[in-house]
Order: sequence, then C-alpha cells, then structure tokens
Amino acid sequence: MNELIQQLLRGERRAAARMISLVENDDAHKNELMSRIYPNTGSAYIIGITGSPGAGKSSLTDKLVAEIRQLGLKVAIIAVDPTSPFTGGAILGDRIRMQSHALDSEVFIRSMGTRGSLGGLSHATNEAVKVLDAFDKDIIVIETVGVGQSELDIMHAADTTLVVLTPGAGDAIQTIKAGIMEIADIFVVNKADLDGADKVKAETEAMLDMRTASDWRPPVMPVVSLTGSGIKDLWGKITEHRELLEKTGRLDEIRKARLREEVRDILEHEIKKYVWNTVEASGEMDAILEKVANRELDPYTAAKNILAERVKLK
Ligand SMILES: Nc1nc2c(ncn2[C@@H]2O[C@H](COP(=O)(O)OP(=O)(O)O)[C@@H](O)[C@H]2O)c(=O)[nH]1
Ligand SMILES: [Mg+2]
Repeated sequence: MNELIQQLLRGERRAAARMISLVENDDAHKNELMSRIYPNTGSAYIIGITGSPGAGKSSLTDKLVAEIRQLGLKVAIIAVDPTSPFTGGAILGDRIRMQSHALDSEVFIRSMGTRGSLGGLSHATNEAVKVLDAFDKDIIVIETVGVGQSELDIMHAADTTLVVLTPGAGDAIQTIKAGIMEIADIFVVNKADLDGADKVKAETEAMLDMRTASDWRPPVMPVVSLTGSGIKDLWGKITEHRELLEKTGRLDEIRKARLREEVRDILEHEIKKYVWNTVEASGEMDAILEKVANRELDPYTAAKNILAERVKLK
C-alpha cells in the first residue's frame, strides 16, 4: 500500500487507475488509502459538466481539455454514467471523442459506471476526485450523463458547474429538470452551428431574468464543440467564476460545506456499522423482535434501547 501511494504521488498513471478501482470496489484498504492521501488533496479545481445524453458533453470536454493543455495545466477527466454498468477504461464513444488527448501523458481519462461503487456512485466519484487531486492534477473535469438525482449529487463535487443545452431539444428549459437549472454556474448552448441556438439562448436568458439578482448571473455561452468555436470565451467565463469564488471566500465556504457533508456521511456509515455489528454479535435481536411482534415493545423504543446500550445518549 505504501508503494501504491508513493507511485501515485510520483505521478504514475497506473497507480491512479488502480487506486480508483480500489475505491470503486470498496476495497478493505480503501479507508486507509483515502486517509493517507488526504493531506495531498485540496489544490485541484473541479469543473462539472452535465446535460442530456447527446448534448455534446464529451465533445465539449475534448475541446476544453485542449484549451487547458495549452495553458500547460494538467487535467483529469472522469466520465460518469449512472446508467452504465461499465467502469474502468473509457466508454468507447467517449474514447473516440477524446482521442486527441489519448497520447498526452498529462491527460488522464476514466469512466465510472454503477458496477462496483458499492457506497453509491456519487460517493465513488468524490473519492476518485480526491485520488486525482493527490495525483497532482490542476483541473479535474467531471462529465455526467443523464438527468436524475444521481448526477445532481455527483455535480455537488464541482466548484464550477456547466449545464449543456442544445437547439432542437424542444423547449429546452422545460425539458431540463429544475434542479439542474439551479446548479448551473454557466450555461453552454452547444451545437450553435444548428438552427435554434439563438432561441435557446434567449429562453435561458429570460429564465435568468426572473431570478433574484446576485453577484454572479450565469452567463449563457454559445459554442460549437465540433470546431472549437466559442471555447476560448467559455474558458474565460470559467476562470472569471473561479476568480469570483476565490476573491469572495466562497470557494472555501463551498468546500467546507462539502467536507461537513462528507464527515457526516462517514460518521453515519460508521455508526450504522458499529451498531449493527454489535447487535448481531450480542444475539439480542431475536428476543427484541419477539417483544415487538407481541406488542410488548414498540419499534421506536426498541431502536432507542438498542442505541442507548451502545452510545451514551444525552
Ligand atoms: N452539429 C454539431 N454536432 C455536435 C456538436 N458537438 C457535438 N456534436 C455531436 O453530437 C453528438 C453527441 O456528442 P457527444 O459529445 O457524444 O455528447 P454527450 O453524450 O453529451 O457526451 C455527436 O454525434 C457529436 O458529433 C456541435 O457543436 N455541433
Ligand atoms: Mg459523453
């Protein structure tokens, strides 16, 4: 394990890939690994990209990565598909879309699906982000497919979130879940080469007009991910958003709030594990259940008693 951590911190790709697999499989050594690399995390900037399947997220990521590489920054991409059982390498389509970076040793690409990730996909994604952060990447891009709760959870890990819209997707605003609209720091109108891009932009701006003003109004950026048109301006907005978060201290706040959630999750998990293990070991459960079934004890009191015997309740 020492060896693996050393390799990761030295920047060996295979070590990063291996460690993410351990995370996904909830390996017995995972917690210790995560504890050990934690001091080396916190420096990467996390960009989330979400939107409907086919919106052009992978194409956009490919072009953004080119921009990031031109600046000399090291980047990792995590492509998350909550509907896919596949994990490990890149999903074929994504790999083709991002092949321009396949030979660049400073670009790390990883797909994550639901297989493995026992603690939940957003949890596994969060841990993969930490591994890549310790791996000394400057920028980590999380691309996620789908339009459900799971990618809202996944996007929680991002510092700047991009929501990708396209023309021709019907009434764009209404087809996108409200929750998704709210997490957007920047709207990207991709496929701006197609008819209707102006309309999507106008509709999105109209929706933003109805919001209460704040110091950051999400800009709506038309791009053509096929050609790279608009990508430089988009990167400019990402940088602007990052600078605002840093300047106002909000980045620290967001990250602290995220860590609070994380510690809470871990604590909850540990409490559950502890209580269950000791209840099972004590062999008391059958007797308690018998009493509950006979109406001698109600489930609430039963649970409270079980807990009270193990944890000092105030
Ligand atoms: N016309 C046009 N097509 C695009 C553009 N960007 C992506 N596409 C196409 O849209 C399809 C889906 O792209 P992909 O990046 O895989 O979308 P994802 O599912 O959101 O990752 C592919 O056939 C792309 O070639 C664009 O700017 N203009
Ligand atoms: Mg994709």
